[in-house]
Amino acid sequence: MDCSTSKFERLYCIVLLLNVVFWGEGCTDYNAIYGERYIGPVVSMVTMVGLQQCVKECLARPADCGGVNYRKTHFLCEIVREINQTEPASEYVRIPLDDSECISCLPVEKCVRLSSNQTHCARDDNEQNDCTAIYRISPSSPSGLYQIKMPVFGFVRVFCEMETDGGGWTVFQRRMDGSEDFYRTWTEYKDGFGNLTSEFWLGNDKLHYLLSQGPYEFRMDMGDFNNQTRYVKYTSITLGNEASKYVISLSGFSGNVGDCFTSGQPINNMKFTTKDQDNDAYPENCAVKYPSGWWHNSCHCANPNGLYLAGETAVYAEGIMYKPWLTEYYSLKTIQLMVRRVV
Ligand SMILES: [Ca+2]
Repeated sequence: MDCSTSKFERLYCIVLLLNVVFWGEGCTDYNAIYGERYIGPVVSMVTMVGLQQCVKECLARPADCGGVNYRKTHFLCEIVREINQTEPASEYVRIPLDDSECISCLPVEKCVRLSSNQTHCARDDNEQNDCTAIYRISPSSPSGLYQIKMPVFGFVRVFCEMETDGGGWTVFQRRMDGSEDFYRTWTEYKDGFGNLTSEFWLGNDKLHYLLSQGPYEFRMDMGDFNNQTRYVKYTSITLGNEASKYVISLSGFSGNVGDCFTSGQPINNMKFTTKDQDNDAYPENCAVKYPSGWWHNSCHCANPNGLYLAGETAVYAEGIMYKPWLTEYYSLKTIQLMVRRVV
């Protein structure tokens, strides 16, 4: 289209360009076939809409719509019930949308196909509220820093792990080189500290509000100084607010090393303890006895926020230890804790 003509045509051009932008960002997962249209029958026509809106119109009426013909030069959307027969049509693009999995999507949502080839109904407000949402919109997104929009906090920068175990993980803790001090106060653990690209604690408040958005699963990855790795995973994690002392709940263990969070000295149902606030089940303050801040019981079988003692140590349980793997006398090289929205 020539964009240098009348006012109206220029407006159309802008609409078209916007549609191209939005389409390119959010809807590339649809299988669009250019230069063809479905013969029909066309059950409904919608005029002056973009391609993305055309798809939404279809998804909003799954009983009547198996796919759409979109005539880009006329911003014309044809809702088509039967998509068995097609014909060449140079100005059209046709998109099959007869995926029964998409029927459950609300009109305000878009149906996104994941790398696993499953479909998912994603919010379409450009306000991704965790790394899972970012991944579902763009499964090819690399691991790194992203901005998400969370309750209470608004826009927050987080590190998204997009490769491990299918991606879509929002990371809330990492140890990797001992560069950060984790022997911190209640307020510091509440607010978070460190550097998102190296060692950090996201913050108990942020973690609470992140997890308050829906059901989440939890994963912890560990590495030693011999390049061995282990992980544990829990199908459910919840975290109370500050008034509850950030009481944590975990269930549904799996992994390639023994459970440490729901058995032994479980953190399940424990409150958070720091050097200046003792909420553990031990006569002394576990966070002082084993310098850290954690959901101590009396005290722990894993200490992800312990001292960075770098490998074998004679010091009992003060390092970044994971008892079922390398006992209390080994401080891990790397550890990373993260959560992913389940549905
Ligand atoms: Ca105590």
